[in-house]
Order: sequence, then structure tokens, then C-alpha cells
Amino acid sequence: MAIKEVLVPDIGNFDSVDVIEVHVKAGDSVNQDDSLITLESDKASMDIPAPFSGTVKEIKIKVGDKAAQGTLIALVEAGEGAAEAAKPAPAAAAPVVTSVAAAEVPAPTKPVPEVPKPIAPQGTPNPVAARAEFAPGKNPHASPSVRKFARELGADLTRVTGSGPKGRITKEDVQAWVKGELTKPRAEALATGGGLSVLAMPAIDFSQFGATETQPLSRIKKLSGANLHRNWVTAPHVTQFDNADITDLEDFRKSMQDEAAKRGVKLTMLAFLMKAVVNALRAYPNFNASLSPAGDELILKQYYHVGFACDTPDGLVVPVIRDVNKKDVLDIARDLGELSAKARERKLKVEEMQGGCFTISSLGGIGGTAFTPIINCPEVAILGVSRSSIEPVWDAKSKTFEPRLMLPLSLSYDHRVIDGADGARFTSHLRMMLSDVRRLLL
Ligand code: CAO
Repeated sequence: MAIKEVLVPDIGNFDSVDVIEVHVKAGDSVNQDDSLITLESDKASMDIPAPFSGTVKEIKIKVGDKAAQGTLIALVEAGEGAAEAAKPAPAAAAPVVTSVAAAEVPAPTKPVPEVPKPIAPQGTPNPVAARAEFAPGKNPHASPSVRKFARELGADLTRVTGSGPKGRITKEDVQAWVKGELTKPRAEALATGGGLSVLAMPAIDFSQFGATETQPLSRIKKLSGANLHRNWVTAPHVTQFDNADITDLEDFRKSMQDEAAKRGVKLTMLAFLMKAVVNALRAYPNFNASLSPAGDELILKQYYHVGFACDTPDGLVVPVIRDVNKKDVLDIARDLGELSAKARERKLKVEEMQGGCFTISSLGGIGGTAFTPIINCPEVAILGVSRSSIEPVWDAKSKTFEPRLMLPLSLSYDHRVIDGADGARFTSHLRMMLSDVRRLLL
């Protein structure tokens, strides 16, 4: 194998430029076009690539040296791929190139000079561009290899402070910046939009405290868990509580139950709630909306598809009843029954869970007085319904407490879209609709 001298190629009109980085050392293997050194003039920095593959025998240059065309960089023993070096040299490099067919010619006693292909300084085709690159505050001052290093790590050089001469950014500066970003305190990361950074959950061996059994989470639980977590941390939730007097509505529902049953429908409170919700969505269109992905626009919907949380043995699913505004209470109750049955039999189609504008989560059949439902994003609000109960309600006319059937409502909304006042207006509207069955049927 031939040992060749690698020289600085034609680098334009520069007589003497600083060597600011040496990327290889004796013993290193290099591939053709790997960067050997970085030079820097007052206008640009440029990497000098290896003209062929091989092994570095000796480095003849160091950081701080001055270099010009023809300066000896290193002695390199041509290795695999060196055949490329045997090809006739480009015309521009011809005066200083001695081509040697490494595989055929015995190693000369005196090293044969080899000149890398001339390269244009990166990003600096003309002096104007070169100056722009170094303009403080505009383009960061860094060599091509440091830029490449930063690109590989995803580091934004405009945010890195250079510690080298004239504020040049070094590889160490990039490393320090990345390290700093990774260890930023949580509050600062949030303030700069850098995402969440929370303590890792400790891995505890619970069997040290007593007997345990480990069960895998269902597919639905895993999917809904990830979505619920995202929704909980992305949308700033506020929950507005209220109570609706459904005494008359419940009487009406009971009076209609037999007729509904004859039509094969179970008429529950949820069907009336759907009707009331659509009425409130019409009155407060911001609740029937979604934020655009960039968060700078509100997309208002002119359709009324309402989802309902359905408890199944595999976990929570949310079927969607379409065009609730065009259906009567019995139609809605029929849809509710059919979709809940499908959900529990795992027969829901994907399209039966899509397109919802608003969700109702009713735990009324189970119990509880109030809860804080998580918004089904990108919807902007969800209504939680708890178990109704007879409460003493003050009647100002008769100046007595009356026993009334009260339904607890818990409305969670995305505070980026909905203000507190509108949250309270929405639940007041619902209360008014539910307490007067005539309004609901209008
Ligand atoms: N107060 C008092 N009783 C109520 C009530 C309320 N708010 N809502 C329903 N009920 C009663 C019903 O009248 C019914 O009584 P009868 O059987 O005596 O007629 C009983 O509770 C059961 O109702 P239901 O569950 O069959 O029907 P529904 O329309 O109320 O609810 C559905 C349907 C699918 C929403 C419900 O079955 C369900 O899955 N709920 C759970 C939702 C859930 O998990 N939410 C939490 C999500 S966040 O994790």
C-alpha cells in the first residue's frame, strides 16, 4: 500500500487561513470525503475532505496553524477505495497531484503527495453570503463539521453560545447546550413549550408488602389511557357543577316508558339529556367546536353528533349518535340502546365512534354525586351526569322547602376556548331546559 501526502487543495483566494479543527489522528481509518480538518478565513470556514480511503499514518498539521493551498495535512496509507485516487486528477488539481495505483505500485520510499478535490466553502459561494453567515445574531458562527454534528443531535445553533475565537461555536458548546436542554427543570421546559418533563414513576416491587397478581391491560384500556392522558395534559380543564330540577321531566319519562317499551325502546334520562345538550350547543356554538391543530383557529361545526361514554367489560368506549338535532327522543333512545349493545358485544364499527362534537358521560345509573370528566379532545367540552336524588329545594313563593328530584351536572370545558362565564351559562341553559319539559320538546 502506498503512503501518500494529503495536501490542502485549491481553496480560492486565501493565502493563509487558520486551522480551527483537526478531525483525525494517527491510526484512524478514513473513508473518501470524510472531513480531515476545518479551515477558517475571516469570511468562511470549510472542511477539507479525504481524497481517498485509507489509514492516517501521521498528522502534519495542528489547530492554530496557518494553511494555504499545498500545505501538507497528513500522510495517509491508501486502503479500500483508494482506487478512486488512481483516476486522473481533476484539471484544477493537476499541478500538485501524483496519482499512484496503490494496488500495483510498490510503496515509494518518499510519500506521494495527494490533493483532495477542491471544495467550495460551505454555504459561502460569494463574499456577501460568507459575511452574512457570520453576522452576529443572524447565522451562527460554526464550522461545517460542527453544523453537521448539531444537525445530527437536533440542536438549534442559533440558541447555542459559542466559546471559540470570535464567538465561534465548538463541538463542546453544542454538547453542553444539548445536555442543558435535557436537564432543564420542568417549569422552564413548559414555559418554553418544550413539553412535559416529569419524574419517572418508581418501579416498586409490591410483593414485598403482600401478595399480588399481575394482569395485562386490555387493548381498549391501553388505547383510551394514552388518549385520556394526552387530553388531560393538553387541554386546561375547568369543571363547572350545577343541579337541574328534573322532577317534572322524570314524571314525563315514566309516563312515556310503556309506550316506548311497546316500540322496543328503553327510554332513559340520557335520551332527554342529549336533546337538552343539542339545544345548549345551538345557543353556545363555541361548545360545538374544535381548535385547529396549530391552536390559532376555532373550527365551528354545523352538525350535532353527540357521543356517550359507554362502560364495557373491556373498558370505556364512546359511540356517537349522529344528527341528534334531527331526531326525536324515542329515536335517540333507540340509537342509545343499539349502540350500547353493540359496544358491549364488541361490534361497534370505527365510523360509529367518529365525528362526535360533544360527549356525555352518565354515571347516573351507578351512583355518585359529582365527578370531573376528561374532555374527549379535540372536542372542547364534556358533560358528566351523576345520580339524581330527592333534595329539599327552597320555594320562594310558598316559603317552604319542597322535595325535588335533582340531577347533578358536571361540565368540563377547555379553558383555551371557553371562558368561565360561558361555562356557567351553558350549565344554566341545560338546567333551564331539563327543568321544563315543554322547552325541551320544542
Ligand atoms: N340518576 C338516577 N338513575 C339513573 C340515572 C340518573 N342520572 N341515569 C340512569 N339511571 C337509571 C336508569 O333509569 C336505569 O334504571 P332502570 O333500570 O330502573 O330503568 C338505570 O339507571 C340504568 O340505566 P342504563 O345504564 O341502562 O341507561 P342509561 O341510558 O342511563 O346509560 C350508558 C347508558 C351506556 C351510558 C350506561 O349504561 C353506561 O355505560 N354508563 C357508564 C358511563 C361511564 O362509564 N362513564 C364514565 C366515563 S369516564 O371514565
